[in-house]
Amino acid sequence: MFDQIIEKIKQYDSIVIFGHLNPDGDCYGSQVGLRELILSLYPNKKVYITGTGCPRFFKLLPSMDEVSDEVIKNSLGIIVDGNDLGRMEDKRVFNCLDYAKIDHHIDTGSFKEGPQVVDTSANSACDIITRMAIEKNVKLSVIGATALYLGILTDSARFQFVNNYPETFERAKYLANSGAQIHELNKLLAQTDENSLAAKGYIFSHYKKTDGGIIYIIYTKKLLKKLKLSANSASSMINLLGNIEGYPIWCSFAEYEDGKVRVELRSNGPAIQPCAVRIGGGGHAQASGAQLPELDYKVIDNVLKDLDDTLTKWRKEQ
Ligand SMILES: [Mn+2]
Repeated sequence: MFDQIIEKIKQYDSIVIFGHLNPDGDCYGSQVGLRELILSLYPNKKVYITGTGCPRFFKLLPSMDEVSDEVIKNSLGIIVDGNDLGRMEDKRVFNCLDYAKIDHHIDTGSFKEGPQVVDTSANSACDIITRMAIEKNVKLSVIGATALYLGILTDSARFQFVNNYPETFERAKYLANSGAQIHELNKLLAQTDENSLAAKGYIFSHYKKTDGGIIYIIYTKKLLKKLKLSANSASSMINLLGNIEGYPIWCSFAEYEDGKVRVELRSNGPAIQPCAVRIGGGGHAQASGAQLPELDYKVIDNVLKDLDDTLTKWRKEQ
């Protein structure tokens, strides 16, 4: 499964690992973890991670590299936790010499630049990279183990969303045995601040429902200012509106400073990934995202209508 990607890695002395837009724990953990994996196999290679990463974990894990244009032009680019080059945060990804990919999102066939490992049954990209480390008998560093554990933990919402528990726990065990700093990670993940508490209070008391039973919230720039939240941090709070009895689909729309709108769709009933694809996004069957060019309430109504129809159809099939 990993031979082609390993072959590609062998060919290059300089490698840059790219993460997706709006980096999350899995994307950042994959970047750090894969670098540690490569360095333990090939200590003489230069391996860089680019993008903003997840600063809240920089106390425990490495911060991102400043990578020059020159380095990128002479490197193998490995993209993690995203479908294709266009999904990557650092747009200089298009200038790499060559490519490889490791991902767990539904494959859209849009990556054609090199070898890839895609496993949509994996709970996280970190889970796939951990499997690679186990199969290649890698002695992983504490940093690598902690980073990969971070991705498994966050993408599974702390082991709630897992397809195959025995396998996932096997990988978690390997990471724990490699010294993953699980207590420290949990502490960082559990931490909150008073401002987010206030924002949560607002969200819990102001979410809306469509006639068809879709839970949603729209964060305009004005509202985000009032809540002292960025569009990204508001979007990351999407699961606050999840698991409300009788409402299997929930979503949020958050307006960026530049006017674009981040859409997050979640479900514990029907697959909502097709709805995301219809507005130019994608992701997993029950957790998808997209971006709209502007805050257009007609477009948002159409998205909600699409979700309503999806839910109605699913309910009839139950
Ligand atoms: Mn992921």
